[in-house]
Amino acid sequence: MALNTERAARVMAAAAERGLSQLLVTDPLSIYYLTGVTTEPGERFFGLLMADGAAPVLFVNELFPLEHPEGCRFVSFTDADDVPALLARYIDAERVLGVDKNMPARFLVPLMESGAVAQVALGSFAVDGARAIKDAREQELMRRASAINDACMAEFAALVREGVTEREVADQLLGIYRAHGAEDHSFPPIVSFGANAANPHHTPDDTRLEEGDVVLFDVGCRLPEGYCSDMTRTFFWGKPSEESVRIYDIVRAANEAAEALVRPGVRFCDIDAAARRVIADAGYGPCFTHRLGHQIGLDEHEPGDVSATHDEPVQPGMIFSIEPGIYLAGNTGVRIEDLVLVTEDGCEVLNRFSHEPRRLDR
Ligand SMILES: [Mn+2]
Repeated sequence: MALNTERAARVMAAAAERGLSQLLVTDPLSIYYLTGVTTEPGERFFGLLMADGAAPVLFVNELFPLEHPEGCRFVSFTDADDVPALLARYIDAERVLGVDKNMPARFLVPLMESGAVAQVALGSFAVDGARAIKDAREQELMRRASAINDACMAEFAALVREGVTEREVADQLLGIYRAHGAEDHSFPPIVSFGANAANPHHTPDDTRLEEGDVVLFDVGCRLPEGYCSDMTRTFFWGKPSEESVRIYDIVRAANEAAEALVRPGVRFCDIDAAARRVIADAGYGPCFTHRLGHQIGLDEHEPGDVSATHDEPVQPGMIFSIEPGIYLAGNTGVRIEDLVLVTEDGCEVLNRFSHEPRRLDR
């Protein structure tokens, strides 16, 4: 384990552009990104203090036996130690401290009250911006995570049988992911039958499969190295309603129109608009109730939405979802989601699982 000096330099350069010269990174995934070590600290403090001209300092409760990453100073403490007082010894009180957006208030507020820092500002944009551009190694891991998701989706579809419940299907997914080399789900899986598919965030329950239902899987896995996949496919069980078939074709066209547009320089909001236009032109605009997508990497959702309000251009190395949907409350719903990697002249769709409509009962 060692500090990734190239990534650390990118982070500090991005911070400097906005006048920040010290950052306290507390997101465990960001610490992993920078140092290769991670832990789930629970309610204990875990942080990496980065400052111009000094080796970063990793603060770890001694309950978590972590390897000392090369290139970092290492400060361990116990449950009896005063964390703000400890941090105060390393923070330059004269300079603004950039802090993570997720830094727990139980650490931040006492730190501010201790006088150890004159001023704080949000600093996570610097690490988030670096994490958004995946390097070659990360791209390879993201391809692998999505290849596993593609292979597993075929097995998930085969679990769907007459009379099965959503929960019975959902409970079997983790074992299949692990058999394919993944470590865990990247988020709680969504398995929705029939009208439940009209809720984009439905939690699998005891609903039994019925003739004519749509069957929606929104699923992803996490590799042992930490990278995530995320894909949605909607299938049919038995003869689908005309409206389910109609909205399937519209959502598929919206997905494919957006994916065809992705290349460096195109704005996130324009990609969102391309999908939204297809759905609105077909008369279902109000039934597409969420943003088109989100960035993804070590975390299942990373900052930088594919949405109407994000007008930055996409850049090579970014990976995000394209996931249009149409939701008809009490009736049916369809979503089709892929991950795309922005390349120098277009994009690589990381999911190869077909968009063709498919009945699972034959
Ligand atoms: Mn997603």
